[in-house]
Amino acid sequence: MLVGCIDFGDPQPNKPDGDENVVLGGASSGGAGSGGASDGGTGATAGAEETIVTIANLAFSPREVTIEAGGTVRWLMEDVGFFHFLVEGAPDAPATYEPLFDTPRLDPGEDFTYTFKRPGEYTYYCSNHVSTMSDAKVTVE
Ligand SMILES: [Cu+2]
Repeated sequence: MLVGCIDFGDPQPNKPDGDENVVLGGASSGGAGSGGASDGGTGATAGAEETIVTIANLAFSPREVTIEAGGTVRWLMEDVGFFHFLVEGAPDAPATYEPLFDTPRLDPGEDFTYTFKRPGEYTYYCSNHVSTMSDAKVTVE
């Protein structure tokens, strides 16, 4: 970490009052220009990280991942001969629980991404293979 030399700007030199020609903060605030935030394109956004979880042999690999808040997990479905549904939460969650994600059917070659905005521990499972695919977790720091 760089320490020091943080220059918050000199205190404004005290000008005499009555100077009415003060320019108020350059009115041309055309700052936020092309902010096309959510195009799924080439995504070279600084700080955006993507963590890969592969689904094969009725298992998630790695089964647990840790990411930073704002990071994205991409599940790559490579389990030939099966299909899966990824659901956040636990299989025994109450029916009123609303999972963060509940995917459509994922077939081999497909993928699914989810961006975790808030820190926490998020378990998830496959609702089609609850007995074997129910103890995976994403930890968001
Ligand atoms: Cu499954």
